[in-house]
Amino acid sequence: MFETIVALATPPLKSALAIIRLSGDDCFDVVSPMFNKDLREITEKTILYGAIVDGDEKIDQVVLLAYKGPRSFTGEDSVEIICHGSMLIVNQIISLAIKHGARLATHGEFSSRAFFHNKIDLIQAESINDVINATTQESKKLSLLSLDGEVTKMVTPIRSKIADILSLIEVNIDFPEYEDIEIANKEKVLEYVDLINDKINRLISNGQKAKIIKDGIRVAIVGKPNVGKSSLLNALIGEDKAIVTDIAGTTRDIVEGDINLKGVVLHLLDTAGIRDSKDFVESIGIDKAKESIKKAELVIVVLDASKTLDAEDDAILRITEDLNRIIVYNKSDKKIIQEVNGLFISALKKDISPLVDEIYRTLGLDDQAFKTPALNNARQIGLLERAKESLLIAKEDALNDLPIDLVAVSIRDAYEAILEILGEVNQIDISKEIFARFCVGK
Ligand SMILES: Nc1nc2c(ncn2[C@@H]2O[C@H](COP(=O)(O)OP(=O)(O)OP(=O)(O)O)[C@@H](O)[C@H]2O)c(=O)[nH]1
Ligand SMILES: [Mg+2]
Repeated sequence: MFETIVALATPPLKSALAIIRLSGDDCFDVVSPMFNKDLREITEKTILYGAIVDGDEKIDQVVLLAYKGPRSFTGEDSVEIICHGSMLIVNQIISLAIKHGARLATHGEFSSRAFFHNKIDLIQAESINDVINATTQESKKLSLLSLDGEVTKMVTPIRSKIADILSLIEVNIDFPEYEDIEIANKEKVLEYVDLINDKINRLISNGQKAKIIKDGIRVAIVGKPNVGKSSLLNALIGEDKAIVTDIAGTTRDIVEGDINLKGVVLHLLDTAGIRDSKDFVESIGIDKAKESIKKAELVIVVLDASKTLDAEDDAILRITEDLNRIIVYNKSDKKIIQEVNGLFISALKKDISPLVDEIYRTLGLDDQAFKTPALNNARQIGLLERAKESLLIAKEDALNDLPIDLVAVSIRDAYEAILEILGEVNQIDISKEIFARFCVGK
């Protein structure tokens, strides 16, 4: 029995209209006594115009949408009350619903009910939040594809391929006497594992790109003092946010700015110039700069094109060596001393397009990345990685000629990880798969 839950679906602010949502097995019983029409005989989606009442007192004139389960978002009988957007009215209606047997919904409870009633899978449930939180058109489009079940369609072939090899192994173990079944040997396992991991790798790579489209990327601008980091931040965001002076050591604290680069949000961090400093405040800033290098997913190292590199530049190049970084030569409007084949910009003249193009190129986002539905959160990508690791162990076990039932242990782990992505019970019921695939009961 699913209790009826109630919640305000629109923001708790004064507005033209507000929507209060209810869902539960006895939803129509809860709402009927507080509405001037009876919902209990409703058999299909219905829109009603009427009054919310508390006994003789009229609370508000509303439009009420009644959904007969299972043809509703949650799969249960549900009601949406569109009332006037006064918080006084909203609170009265919610209190009334509670008086008549509903309880306040917890976070995400409507979606979790939809998941429980198999209206959506876990990937779709997660994408509801993504649609709501999307900050760019591009990420919203990707999330909608996921909500439509497009991502699920990419995971299910992996799930069934793993089930194929698992069931093949089990049939071989359980029914060795059958001669007309395929042999599950080392070669077969290797063939399947490679095939499945190919698919998983593609999903991981697409997922990482989609995550960038969804969450944006943290970009730290670093370099020694006075090379033009703050000028570069200002040029990128198109406003004079960071203080620029010709005094080395101007920036002390991190200055942040966001830009939308062709649909990808870059969280830019302008940092203090890194050098050996005796100044107490400056050295705190320098520590923060080093910290932000570690946290950034991309580092822009700024060098001065009009000067020869010195030990301070070298030190910064060394600490960023193994990171995802772009090196730029700023102040290209001056006489260029640096004779290298690099990226030359002038933050002062706002001539930074070579860098912008390079950032975009580094992200590896082609047109396709914006159209390809993908698993894109840490949970999903983490589980994909787990499935991949387990399959690699299975591959190694097979190569080491371990008995096939031991090889199957890691393949089962991979299967569980994939089921977990979809939010399916962590229970392996391979037997169903076996009988669906093989004709052993002859
Ligand atoms: N000619 C020229 N001058 C520039 C350019 N970019 C920055 N400058 C100048 O260089 C000086 C330092 O610029 P900032 O942007 O403050 O440098 P910074 O790297 O943030 O310096 P700190 O905060 O002290 O680490 C200022 O006088 C800027 O006007 C450029 O592209 N060309
Ligand atoms: Mg600065």
